Amino acid sequence: MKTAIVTDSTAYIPKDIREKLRIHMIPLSVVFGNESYQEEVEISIDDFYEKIRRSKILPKTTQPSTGMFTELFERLAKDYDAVISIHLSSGISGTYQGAVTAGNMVDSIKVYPFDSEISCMAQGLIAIEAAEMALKGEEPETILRRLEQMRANMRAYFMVDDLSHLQRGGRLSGAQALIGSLLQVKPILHFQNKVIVPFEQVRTRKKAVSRIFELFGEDAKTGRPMKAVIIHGNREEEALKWKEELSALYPHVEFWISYFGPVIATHLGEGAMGLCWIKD
Ligand code: MYR
Repeated sequence: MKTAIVTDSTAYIPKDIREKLRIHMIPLSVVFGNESYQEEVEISIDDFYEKIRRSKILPKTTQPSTGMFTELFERLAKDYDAVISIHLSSGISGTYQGAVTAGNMVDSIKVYPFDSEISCMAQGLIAIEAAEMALKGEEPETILRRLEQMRANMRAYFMVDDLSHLQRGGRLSGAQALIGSLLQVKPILHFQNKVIVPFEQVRTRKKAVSRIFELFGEDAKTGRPMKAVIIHGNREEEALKWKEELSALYPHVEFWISYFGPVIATHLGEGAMGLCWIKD
């Protein structure tokens, strides 16, 4: 059984890894007025920040069209028997639903849409594992069982510099009543039931960082080898500092650094930082 792995651009998997593991990527877009750019294809993260600084228009984001999905699935049907299509949380984007709709429209290949219930490199870790298993010839059902296990054990906490981006894009759930008070503090955010909710409120960015490190430490102190990803919104220096500090404390953990790309940065703003890991 040959299974193709598809994920969307918000996993921000570097191109060389995508090529090596044969991960097919479907892009979401950022839209400045009438101009739409597919992220990772037509606009890089550096171009995005450059454009943000020059543009008077605030960007919006859009999911891939159903047509893009059907075209990709039909193309994959020529070389594969099945597709596992892994997407950002259905609670924050219609992308997963797009894969479901397209999968039902295409007869030439069996499509298994998978809702990662997260995004960014947390979703990337899931797609990478799926691709490694697919390359070994594992059956789609076996791969999906492992992905469900990873999803259940995924931990991701993040913080933003300015909550107004999340508020404007309507991606901060259950917090409308709290917005006023949240703007005064640095909330730590996480996903619960597919949507973004405040996890805890702390006074300063420094305290938010120590609390995220503490949460990570609770799972990392077991000494079991694990992978963790530090994700930054144009704060590479800070990400490198996190890596240095955390690697000294947890030498058994393999730390990767990733970034919030254009689509996610539109909703989080510059300066966001996050840490994700799989507790298994
Ligand atoms: C769309 O237009 O369909 C895309 C909407 C994307 C919303 C992104 C909201 C922020 C997600 C933060 C993920 C952090 C993961 C560690």
